[in-house]
Amino acid sequence: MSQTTTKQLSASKLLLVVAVVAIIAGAATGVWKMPHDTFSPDRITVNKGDNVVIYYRNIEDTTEDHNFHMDSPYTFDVVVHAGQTENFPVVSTLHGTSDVTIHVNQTATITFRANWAGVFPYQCLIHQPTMTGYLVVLG
Ligand SMILES: [Cu+2]
Repeated sequence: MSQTTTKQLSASKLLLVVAVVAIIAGAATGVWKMPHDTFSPDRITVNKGDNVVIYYRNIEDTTEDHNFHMDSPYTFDVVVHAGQTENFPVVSTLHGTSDVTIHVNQTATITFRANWAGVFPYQCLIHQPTMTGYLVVLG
């Protein structure tokens, strides 16, 4: 049986939201809100072999783009939607990429399988060093 837990935190500046869903038994779904030019959450923990889905939303109050990048060996498939949910029209689709950049009010649905155990950074290459997070894959 799977169990879903939802967490929601708020902050005074709500500029970027990353929701992470790990599709596993006992999966957790979270929506975290956070300060400018940082990832929230900045740590994602999954098990090796999990199918990971990351909803990466740009809710900037400016016209600022944000990027999601992972170093080798990880790559991902991504579908970019023209709004803050997956219900908006598809803007672009990429397969086996290591980078995606989204404009304000777009959502990227990022999917990959956690094939390698270890700790792997994910970054917005536009906003270094503050926009760095870590994928923890338990082997
Ligand atoms: Cu950024």
